Amino acid sequence: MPYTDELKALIKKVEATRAVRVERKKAGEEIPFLSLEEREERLKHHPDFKEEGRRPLKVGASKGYAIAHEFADLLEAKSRLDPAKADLSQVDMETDVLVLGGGGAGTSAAILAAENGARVVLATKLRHGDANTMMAEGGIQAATKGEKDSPYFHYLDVMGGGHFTNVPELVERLVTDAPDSIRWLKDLGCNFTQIEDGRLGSMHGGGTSRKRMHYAGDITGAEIMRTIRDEARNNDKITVLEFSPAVELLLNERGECAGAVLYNMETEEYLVVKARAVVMATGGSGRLHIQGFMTTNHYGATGDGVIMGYRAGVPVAFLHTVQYHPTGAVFPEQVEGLLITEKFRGAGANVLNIDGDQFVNEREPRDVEAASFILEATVKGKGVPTPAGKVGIWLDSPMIDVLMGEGYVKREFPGKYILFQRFGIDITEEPMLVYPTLHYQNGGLEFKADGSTCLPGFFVGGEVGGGIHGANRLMGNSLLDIVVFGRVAGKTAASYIAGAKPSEKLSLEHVARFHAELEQEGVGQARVSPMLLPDYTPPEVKDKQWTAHYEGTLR
Ligand code: MEZ
Repeated sequence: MPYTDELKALIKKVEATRAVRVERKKAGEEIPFLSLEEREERLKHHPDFKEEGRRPLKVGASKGYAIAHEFADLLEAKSRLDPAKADLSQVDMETDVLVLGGGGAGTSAAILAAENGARVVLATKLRHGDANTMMAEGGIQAATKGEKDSPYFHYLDVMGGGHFTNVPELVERLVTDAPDSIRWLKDLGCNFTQIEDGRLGSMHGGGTSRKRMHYAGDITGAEIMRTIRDEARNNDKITVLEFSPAVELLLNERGECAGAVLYNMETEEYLVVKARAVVMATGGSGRLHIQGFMTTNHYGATGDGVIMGYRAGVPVAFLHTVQYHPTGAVFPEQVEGLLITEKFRGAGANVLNIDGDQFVNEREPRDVEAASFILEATVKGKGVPTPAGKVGIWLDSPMIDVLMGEGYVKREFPGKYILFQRFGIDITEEPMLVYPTLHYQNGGLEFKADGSTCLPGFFVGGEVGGGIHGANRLMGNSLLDIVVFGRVAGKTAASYIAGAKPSEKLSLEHVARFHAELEQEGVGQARVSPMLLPDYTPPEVKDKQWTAHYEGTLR
């Protein structure tokens, strides 16, 4: 749907201020960044700061820790399996390393585990590559340039972005392994955008002190996923099971992790997979739609790995913070929530209110930027109303061509240019309407810099883990995180199995114990998790599903 006449009239106000804004930008006169004190004040408008949005957990290793209700509902829920009924004596499959999740972290882990001698089974909920990795657009950070940048500056940026709450050892690992991760991807054939002299293109992102964002047009995640998926699929030590999400971890007689129960989404059978080590890489949870926000995340992003790990005794960390990407599409309605990459702002696009005025620098860290949008659009009433009754902020994409030369937007943002063209909107001529959208799970399962956890035999990589990014992640550090910590987890799991004793007996006793704790606390009896898929069935349709008995989202 093209812009309505009302919105076209409002676009005139954006056009009216553009020439002055472009001149200011060319002269280096940016709207000033907020001071640390001002940022703290601004963050009071961030959804994380709504006390009524969260509650303390009543069960498990992080009992007492307050997190979003939507996540707490799943952590305080019963298993899809009845431990008394599951027959674990019949093992359907046996492997060295079982990787759960087929996104960037899981696939990187599988490649490294295989490279280090392990036989690998990679089980994934949907198709291999249906993951948030695929949806990440704007870039991957790494201090690859010999001059003006180093992992030291990258470290300071990551810590600053996370409000200095990050786990320092994890950040150190992230930034020091970054240049080698880029080399690894390039060697595997990843086509990063290069400038004329052959070096990698690099840009700023919100909160970066140096230009170190490398990218492949505006489809960086898809290009990384294409590269590593090809690599994994051509490795005969790696077996991939699609449409087979894990629903529970299995422990052995010594309490070590020794496999998982998978669910075949086609036949509805459960499959017992015995493994000498398990890597959890199931990604994030945008589909929980915390506080009713729209999301950039893929259809299967329902936080399953956190649920399974927690039931097996691994604490959660930083799960009280959630990232709302400032620029999710809010018009046309068909693409609501879709990521409009931060690279637009990195390339110079201003963000504007209904009067066409700037109200915040476009490159504040994401949480500050998102909170500023919410303040401007709701509290100050300066948002742009959409025909669907929502509210948005203008992202002035046409000014990029004025700044960088005609053809820049079409060349550097082909994905978005083509998509909006389908709706009759030319983003080189008309700005986009955006609003914060649920993008990233800052927290997750607690883990160490070598990918290990407090549960022997259980390793973590990617968005399912918490601590690297502290209370706020900067752009381009999630694609980096999945490659760095996916590889680390795969390698550590492969070396762990060399010294691991065989498992005699598989068990779900930890689940039975968790159920008993739920009962004792009187919570979660009517809920089942992991969710596996979000449920968008409207109540009136559910009312007519007479014979269907819903447990979670599946019959
Ligand atoms: O790291 C991200 O979240 C990312 C690259 C997103 C984007 O804006 O493109």
